[in-house]
Amino acid sequence: MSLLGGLLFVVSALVVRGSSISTIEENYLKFPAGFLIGTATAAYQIEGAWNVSDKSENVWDRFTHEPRPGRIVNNDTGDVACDSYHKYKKDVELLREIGFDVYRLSLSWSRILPNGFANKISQDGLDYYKKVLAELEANGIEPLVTLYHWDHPQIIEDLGGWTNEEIVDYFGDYARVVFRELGPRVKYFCTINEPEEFCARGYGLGTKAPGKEIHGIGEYLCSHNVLKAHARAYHIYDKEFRPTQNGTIGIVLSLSYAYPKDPDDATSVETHFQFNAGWFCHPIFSASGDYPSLMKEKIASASLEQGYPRSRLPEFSQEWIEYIRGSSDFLGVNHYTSTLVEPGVESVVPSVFADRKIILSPDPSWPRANSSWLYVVPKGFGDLLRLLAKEYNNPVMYVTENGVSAAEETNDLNRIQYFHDYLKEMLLAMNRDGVNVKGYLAWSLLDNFEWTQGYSERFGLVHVDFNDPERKRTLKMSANWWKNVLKTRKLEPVPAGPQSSCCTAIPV
Ligand code: GBH
Repeated sequence: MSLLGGLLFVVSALVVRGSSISTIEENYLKFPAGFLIGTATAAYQIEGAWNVSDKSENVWDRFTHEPRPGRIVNNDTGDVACDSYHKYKKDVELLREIGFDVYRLSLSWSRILPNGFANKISQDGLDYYKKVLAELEANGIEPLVTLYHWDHPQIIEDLGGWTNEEIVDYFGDYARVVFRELGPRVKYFCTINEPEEFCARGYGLGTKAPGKEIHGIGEYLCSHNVLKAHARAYHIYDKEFRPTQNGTIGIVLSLSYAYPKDPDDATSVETHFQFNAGWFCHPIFSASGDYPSLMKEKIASASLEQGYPRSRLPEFSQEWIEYIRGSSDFLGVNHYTSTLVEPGVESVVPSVFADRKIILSPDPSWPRANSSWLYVVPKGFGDLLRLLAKEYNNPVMYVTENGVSAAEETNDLNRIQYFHDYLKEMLLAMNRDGVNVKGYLAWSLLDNFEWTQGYSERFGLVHVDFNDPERKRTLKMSANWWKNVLKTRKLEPVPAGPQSSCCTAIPV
């Protein structure tokens, strides 16, 4: 080869390599055909209309109405919230305007079954959801329906709620009514949203509804019955409805990623993973089923040290292990943030938090959002998705929630930056590393009732004016960014401009 030829060869090889790399990268940042993009809400957080028609009181109605100063910021309630019970047509119009493929909503159990039990079905309650589903269908938006997002009927709670094993039957009965009445219009069902959250905080720390402080015992009874109730709903769907309705059904978990404070401390990372993801994933998605052995051992040894005659974590019979194992067509991943971990004991003893014997903290370099717990760590999202794929044989996953709180503003460039950086990590995990994510839902369509934070934290793509009796809705800049993503079906750049409160480092 002549010198010139050699040079040309080298140059052209570089050009080819260069362009092929950038095309590969560009391809990585596209959403594959058939990928579902949507946004999510939950009944208690948006509907309002807490006592219309024959709807009965649920645990969040009770929790917010009980006069306990300090429980909820500003003593806010979900009595009116975004008034989506009356404004659902406007909500669907917003979904269509932004261009989303799917909408994840949840159903209010006490609106459908005012007695809690299946002996009485509310026609008005059913009609409301039928109207919402019809409106979605008319606008070409696919519904993803969550049966339970934290708001069970108060009467069920009076019987012990998630600590009473009877709830397995009650929840199954409720699920059957929903599948029969609404299932013909629904292809995607989620059973239960974030059990670790309402178990640990509703029955452990008592900071969320139903506000029971029975830590160390309550959260484990709750999780035990949640796993059984989830599996019951799954099997009812699978046997009685799937043959005609042909849909898919799974559980939704709140999953975070942990990095070790000391780079050599793999043990704390593994402990965090098993207590955070493994608690519910191992019984459902692992080959062997049941709680992770690490979790069983840690809780048993802490219980014995504390003088309990047996582990505070209940045991499943072999029949239940088999009944629960494999009871999900997909894993619903709610992901917001990551944490650092190190060995140590949390203050609330006994509790699921103390049993782990690790302490969580943010890295000081991580920017913080408008929620005290939400640090912006995009890389943790990719790392989490790869880890879940590796541990559970690459299950079908839907990211059922991901989003960020920011100041009350409509030029929410910081939120766009968050979505951009998190989506990039997800797309690389999928398109480069083969992780099986089939859909993504941004939290949330609307600013809404943010549980104990009331209306003080805003996660919406759409601003809601809570001082306006009409609850006026205004698209934020992030909603317009999503419009472009939905048009091009690829990751769009972040517009230039100053970013505010969220996503600038706040010292901790
Ligand atoms: C989701 O949970 C919920 O499913 C959704 O309803 C909610 O609106 C959304 O998050 C945004 O918060 O301050 O110590 O009490 C996310 C998982 C993990 C959020 C723990 C709140 C509270 C920690 N969550 N967290 S603390």
